[in-house]
Amino acid sequence: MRFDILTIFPSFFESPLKCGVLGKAIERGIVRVGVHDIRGYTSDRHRTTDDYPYGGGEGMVMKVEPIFRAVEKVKEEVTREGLRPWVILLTPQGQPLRQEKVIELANRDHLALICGRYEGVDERVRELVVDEEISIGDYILSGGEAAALVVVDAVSRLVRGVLGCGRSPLEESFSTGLLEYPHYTRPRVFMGLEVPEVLLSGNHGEIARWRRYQALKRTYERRPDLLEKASLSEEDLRMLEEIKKDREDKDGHP
Ligand code: 9D3
Repeated sequence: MRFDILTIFPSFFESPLKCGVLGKAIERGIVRVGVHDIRGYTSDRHRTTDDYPYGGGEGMVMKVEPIFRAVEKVKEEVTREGLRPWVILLTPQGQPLRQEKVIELANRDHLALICGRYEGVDERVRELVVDEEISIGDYILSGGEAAALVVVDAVSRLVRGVLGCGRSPLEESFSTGLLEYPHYTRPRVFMGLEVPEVLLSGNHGEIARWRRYQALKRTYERRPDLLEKASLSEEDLRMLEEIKKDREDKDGHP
């Protein structure tokens, strides 16, 4: 998998790409990330990447020419390698990034990620070079850089060989559709707080049932919206009834 990030802040990406499984994957060449300074594609004396908005108004707009040239360069390189370029603009107006979208992106061999700053990019960038626009959620960032990192991280985890061989990305909570159960490790007691007895019992059936119950309880309490889509067994539904009844008993109302 190859990513190319286009940004006016290339140094933003220096340390995050060295860390953890992603850092290892890049070191091993399973994932490749090129970071390109948009300023390097300007042609004026002041190396200008932004300008005042036509029609007036607040803030600045990123100019089309440097971004266009940077994307052309990346597409040329990528095509020469036999990969199919796919160009994404990170913007608050894009499709929200969810795990489904992450899976879709992981099926490509290349992603170019354009990071906007200021009020946004000249609309002609969209018309001329962008295949798809993505947002990472309904909150305001100061630019697309943090969002690009999120895309690289989430997509890379799905690339074969990035996670250790023991771990399958498909077994994780956003694929089962539930939040995870609580985890514990040593010591058995800390500040008077004990690890639940069942986890020490060695009874694997009991442990699996306890974990499923906890996952359902957490999801019910924190993200009931996820329960709508989760595929639940008869046993899950029985557990949910028990969880709801427990809540009513404690709250004193249905
Ligand atoms: C506060 C300014 N906004 C209204 C005038 C517009 C605006 C422009 C540019 C708001 C944020 C940004 C910068 N954000 C991104 O480039 C961005 C983003 C985000 O803010 N939230 C979620 N996903 C993304 S992807 C790129």
